[in-house]
Amino acid sequence: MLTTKLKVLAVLGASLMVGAIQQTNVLAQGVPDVILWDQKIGRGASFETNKAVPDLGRFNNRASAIQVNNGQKWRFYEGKNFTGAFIEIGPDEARGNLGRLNNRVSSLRAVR
Ligand SMILES: [Ca+2]
Repeated sequence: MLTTKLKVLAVLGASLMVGAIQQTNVLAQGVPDVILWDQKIGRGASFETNKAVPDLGRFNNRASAIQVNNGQKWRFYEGKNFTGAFIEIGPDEARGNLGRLNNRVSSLRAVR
């Protein structure tokens, strides 16, 4: 009986800790640094990141609109691993026309 109570308390404690950690993460994250869409700004499938992406994977060559947040400037490359032609977007800019990189972005990273 005592063992059962201890187990219940342990589970409760773990649950409370997980809840606190998740709450902290939500507050720390805020708005993603970068959001890519495959249609227009705010439309279609999207890809979000807060760190450099050397290979967009499922979103490779799909982005047609990009939003850059949190006071940063990012560079978007035609090739994987930050190679080839690039465009710069930001700080705090949403662009619905990617020009020659429309449906061609393969990697991205913050600059400066
Ligand atoms: Ca590409």
